Amino acid sequence: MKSVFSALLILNYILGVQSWSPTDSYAPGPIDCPSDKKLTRTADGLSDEEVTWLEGRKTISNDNLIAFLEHANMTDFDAADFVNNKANDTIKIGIAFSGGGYRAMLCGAGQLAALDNRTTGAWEHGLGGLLQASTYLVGLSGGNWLVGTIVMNNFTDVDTILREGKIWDLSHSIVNVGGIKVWETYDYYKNIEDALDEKRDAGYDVSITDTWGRALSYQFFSKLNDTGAALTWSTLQESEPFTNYQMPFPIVVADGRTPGTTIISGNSTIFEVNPYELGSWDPSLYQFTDVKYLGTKVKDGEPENGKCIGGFDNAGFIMGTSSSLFNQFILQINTTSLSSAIKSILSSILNDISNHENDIAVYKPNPFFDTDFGTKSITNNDTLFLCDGGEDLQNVPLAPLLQPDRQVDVIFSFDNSADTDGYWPNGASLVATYQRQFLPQGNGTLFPYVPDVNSFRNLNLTAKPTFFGCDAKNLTSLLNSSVTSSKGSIYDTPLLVYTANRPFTYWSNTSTFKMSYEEKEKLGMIQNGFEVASRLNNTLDPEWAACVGCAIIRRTEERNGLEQSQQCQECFARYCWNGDLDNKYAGVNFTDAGITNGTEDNGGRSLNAGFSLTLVGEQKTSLIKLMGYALLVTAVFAISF
Ligand SMILES: *[C@@H]1O[C@H](CO)[C@@H](O)[C@H](O)[C@H]1NC(C)=O
Ligand SMILES: *[C@@H]1O[C@H](CO)[C@@H](O)[C@H](O)[C@H]1NC(C)=O
Ligand SMILES: *[C@@H]1O[C@H](CO)[C@@H](O)[C@H](O)[C@H]1NC(C)=O
Ligand SMILES: *[C@@H]1O[C@H](CO)[C@@H](O)[C@H](O)[C@H]1NC(C)=O
Ligand SMILES: *[C@@H]1O[C@H](CO)[C@@H](O)[C@H](O)[C@H]1NC(C)=O
Ligand SMILES: *[C@@H]1O[C@H](CO)[C@@H](O)[C@H](O)[C@H]1NC(C)=O
Ligand SMILES: *[C@@H]1O[C@H](CO)[C@@H](O)[C@H](O)[C@H]1NC(C)=O
Ligand SMILES: *[C@@H]1O[C@H](CO)[C@@H](O)[C@H](O)[C@H]1NC(C)=O
Ligand SMILES: *[C@@H]1O[C@H](CO)[C@@H](O)[C@H](O)[C@H]1NC(C)=O
Ligand SMILES: *[C@@H]1O[C@H](CO)[C@@H](O)[C@H](O)[C@H]1NC(C)=O
Ligand SMILES: *[C@@H]1O[C@H](CO)[C@@H](O)[C@H](O)[C@H]1NC(C)=O
Ligand SMILES: CC(=O)N[C@H]1CO[C@H](CO)[C@@H](O)[C@@H]1O
Repeated sequence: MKSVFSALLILNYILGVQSWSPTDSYAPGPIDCPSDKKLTRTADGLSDEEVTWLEGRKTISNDNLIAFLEHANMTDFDAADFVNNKANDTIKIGIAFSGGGYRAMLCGAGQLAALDNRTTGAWEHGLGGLLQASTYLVGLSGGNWLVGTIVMNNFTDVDTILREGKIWDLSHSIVNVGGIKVWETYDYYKNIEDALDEKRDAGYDVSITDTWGRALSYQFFSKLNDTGAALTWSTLQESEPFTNYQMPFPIVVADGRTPGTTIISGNSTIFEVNPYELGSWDPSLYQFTDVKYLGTKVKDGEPENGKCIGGFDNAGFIMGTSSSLFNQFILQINTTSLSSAIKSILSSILNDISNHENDIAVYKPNPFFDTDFGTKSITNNDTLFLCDGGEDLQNVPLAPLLQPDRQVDVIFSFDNSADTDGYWPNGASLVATYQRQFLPQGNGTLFPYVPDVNSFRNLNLTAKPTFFGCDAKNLTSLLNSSVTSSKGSIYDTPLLVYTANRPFTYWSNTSTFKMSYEEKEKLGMIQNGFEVASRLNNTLDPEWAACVGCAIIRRTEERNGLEQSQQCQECFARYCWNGDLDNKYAGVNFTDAGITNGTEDNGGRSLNAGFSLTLVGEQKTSLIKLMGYALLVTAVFAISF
């Protein structure tokens, strides 16, 4: 085993791919420490790397923004003059995708496609070019499966993924990838087990999130021969579309949680993982660590004996951390009726993992061990515990975009949550984020006023895109009600464009725990997502692109004391929440035509409620076929052992 490793290491040096795992496998391994030694820093500003990177991105995003705004047919508006002369520094656009399993990933894929100029039709009848004009791209859980898949695959695009058909093969559930081809499922688990063994042999604890992360990688990194076993998150730093500033700055959101505790938005520690760092802006940590050196044993950020580790930040592991709620799937496989050989290999995987709570990802050694800032429960422990970013109810990952240091002008947020009985969003995530600013953990971030969840539905705020914080002046009162004084000005509080999942051409309210999608279901979800983001391909409002432009330029106008054009005033009258409430009862949502009416229709779809793994029809059928394959399987196993 050792000799194989060193042979691979040498090969690695020859090929010059040191940024992937140093062992060229799932196991972390030694790498050189950075020259300035300390791996942590306080969260009192952006990292130098991010600042430098933003300078480069600006040169690309500004030109793309001008092109987008010119195409948007805004009246009385000179895009080039505005962007070059009025927006002193640069207009920063953030995009955020919520969690919600594959539903969130697929709805989000369509929504992202509508903003991506590489998508066929996005320029003509979508918001094509907005992605190219953006600065930040944030994902959480299912939304992060989307963001992670796109950015880690060299910033591929949704059209290409669908055309090539390799990534996002969801025709079989992640626990039974081979379907009736049991030997494929067996190989799959065998490979996962081998990867876990490699990490364990290298001296690291392995948690259920390792299994989950490796399993996800089969769907997301299926173009790589090792399905991403050696692919690290920090690979992004050297990935061409990142160093060329072709992609926005990607950020993953997860929560901190120690076993045995519950978290709410008020006391969660929100973690972000960006291409350079992992950490939190919240007072309970207020630190970042260099993501590339995760796995290094540190004391107050200093590597012990000057030795550093790389390869711990496996891309699938980071993506699995953000969605660790779904660890349950792997655990419950044992209760399903898969073949006993598959079960036995699974049991050996599951019995060997460390016995922490199942929805928690174990980062051991703790990169923040014995540091000065933050709560002792985080910094005194040899392990850092992270969990699904949505567990604190903030299912739309806005925190990274609300940091005054980032100076985001406008956030396009896509909420594909399942808040209501019918699995539609109702703004609950925004309410949680709104309330957090008044608590110590808010730490001076500001967030616009939003109504209660009943009003969200009764006022049709989930039925079409809604703008929040349209007048920055109206946010002044927030400055005084915050427990900590804000670092930024009201103009650094982004305007929020909120777009909720809703049906146009497809019933996109599938269960969060639906684990397999047939091709036509997958395409239906994605197409509907495109239509959600584009207001049904610009047919519901031919001025939609112009109104989006009005939202983008708003903060710059306000900072410069510029009046809105007549067109923008009309747009704002259509799309801004004006402060009304209607919270007497929870109204119901969504007809076929995508409007709000009296019934919570599910379009005849049978919904798979609840958080339990039940065998879906496809698996039941394959079970019967499975038996027929028993003989063959026995033969395959005889060969494998
Ligand atoms: C702007 O107007 C032109 C001409 O009417 C039209 O071809 C184009 O599609 C419009 N752009 C958008 C984004 O609606
Ligand atoms: C532009 O930004 C710089 C640095 O942030 C500042 O010094 C300058 O006053 C700003 N100019 C305008 C016109 O706002
Ligand atoms: C909207 O545009 C997308 C992308 O071009 C296309 O796939 C879809 O069919 C269009 N929807 C309708 C209702 O025309
Ligand atoms: C988007 O693509 C069109 C052609 O399809 C091009 O004219 C336009 O400049 C592109 N816009 C951006 C922002 O890249
Ligand atoms: C990204 O592109 C580089 C260079 O072409 C290639 O080596 C690498 O395998 C690609 N990564 C993925 C995830 O496809
Ligand atoms: C992946 O495997 C295929 C087939 O075995 C091989 O042709 C290809 O060169 C491999 N790619 C890499 C990057 O190793
Ligand atoms: C967070 O708050 C909830 C509700 O008040 C409480 O039950 C929980 O123990 C708190 N968690 C932590 C980690 O403080
Ligand atoms: C799975 O089931 C087997 C036998 O039924 C049992 O021995 C094993 O402990 C179970 N594993 C888990 C993780 O529940
Ligand atoms: C670390 O946290 C875990 C879970 O709360 C706890 O069981 C363990 O005792 C802690 N270790 C230390 C050294 O505090
Ligand atoms: C919400 O939409 C429905 C259907 O279009 C409409 O009847 C109702 O008046 C709208 N409610 C509000 C408050 O705009
Ligand atoms: C902002 O405040 C003004 C004056 O109180 C009010 O007329 C306006 O409707 C408010 N705007 C929003 C978006 O709430
Ligand atoms: C703006 C603000 O209140 N920032 C605070 C965030 O938390 C850290 C750590 O507690 C403080 O040092 C900052 O002043």
